[in-house]
Amino acid sequence: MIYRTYRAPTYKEAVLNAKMELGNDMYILGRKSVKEGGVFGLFRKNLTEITVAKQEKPSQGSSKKRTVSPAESDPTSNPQSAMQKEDERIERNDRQAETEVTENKMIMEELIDLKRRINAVMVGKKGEEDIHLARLLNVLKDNDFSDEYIESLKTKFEDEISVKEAKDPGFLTKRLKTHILDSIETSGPIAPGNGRPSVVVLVGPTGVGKTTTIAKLAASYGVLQKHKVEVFTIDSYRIAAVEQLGKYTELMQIPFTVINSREEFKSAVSQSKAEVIFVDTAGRSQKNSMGLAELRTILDGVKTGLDVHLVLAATTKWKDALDIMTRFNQLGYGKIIITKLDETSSIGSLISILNKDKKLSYFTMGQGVPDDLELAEKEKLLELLSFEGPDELCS
Ligand SMILES: Nc1nc2c(ncn2[C@@H]2O[C@H](COP(=O)(O)OP(=O)(O)OP(=O)(O)O)[C@@H](O)[C@H]2O)c(=O)[nH]1
Ligand SMILES: [Mg+2]
Repeated sequence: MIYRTYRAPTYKEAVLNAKMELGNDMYILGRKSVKEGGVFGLFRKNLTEITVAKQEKPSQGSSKKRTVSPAESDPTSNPQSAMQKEDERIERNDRQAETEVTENKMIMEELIDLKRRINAVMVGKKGEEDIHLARLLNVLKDNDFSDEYIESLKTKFEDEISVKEAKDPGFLTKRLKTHILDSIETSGPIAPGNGRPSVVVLVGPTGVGKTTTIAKLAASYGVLQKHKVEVFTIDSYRIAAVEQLGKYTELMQIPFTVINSREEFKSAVSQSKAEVIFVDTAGRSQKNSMGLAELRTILDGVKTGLDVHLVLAATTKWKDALDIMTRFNQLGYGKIIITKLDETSSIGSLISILNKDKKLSYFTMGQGVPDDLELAEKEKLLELLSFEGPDELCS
């Protein structure tokens, strides 16, 4: 392709100049007005400049068809009028090209404007979404949920919740509640054995309320529900602990047995005619693996019907609770009793580590025997959470 520019006082003259040099088969790519000559900007002439292109001659033997202009096809015709027609055609094309360029420019400008407006709207929504989610995460922090729990919930919500939903704080709170309920399982009440006793064993760290809860359960099943109940203790080293439970069972007129070994446990269970045997154990630090292994040896004396509950105080920090849950696993507990719910206002710590594998069985919320004992219900945990953030984030 050959490209040239031509300048002349008028457009027609510039085209004529181009044609004289390149012939008729050339294309006008553009035209513009320019100023030329003069001194210090004075007396400058207005000229029209055109840019033209011409296809270089195809090589010999090319099969490509060549467009033949009327002037070329009829050499006898008047060359002057042929040139005039060609001029008009070029001018027409030129005008059409100019209109197309203007239209394209307008469309482009409209698109850019639209994009800018969409971006502005999106940025606005994202901002709002972030604010509501950030508030919800703050609420979790205030309720003592673990950092890991908060982070995973943030990722989940960002993945699953639409921008529209995220703008609705009520929806977010509801979704959080559903998420919590879905991550917890409850076991329902202890089922008394039929023919063979259910052996309910409470294990857990020191001072969490195992003995008190045994007394509450024994009173509930033995006195209130009139089931045939017995109480054992594998806490024989501490006289005070034996006396504590001895007094409760005496008052309730429930048989009470102190267990010192695996064999004693095995034979006491096999001889029992009770529907439920409640077994108290000495509190053990989760760090005391010897103590845990020793208790396990005793419990292993009874192969079937064991229903082991881990007792956790609601006041336990989530890292400790996680450690306790992991270490006590060797005792084969399948259920969890949460005690001292009356002593905390930040249950998030425990909720952070609960899962469906270990079912919640009972809650206790005071020292009263047997009144301060409740069958575990997930909704109760939600009631204990505060969904009110600093900016009224509630459903
Ligand atoms: N506020 C409150 N106190 C409780 C609750 N349950 C038990 N307690 C109290 O917690 C303290 C320890 O209770 P225990 O039943 O002796 O605890 P434990 O787990 O048997 O303790 P060890 O045998 O030493 O491991 C006692 O003062 C109980 O009255 C509860 O739900 N709320
Ligand atoms: Mg005790």
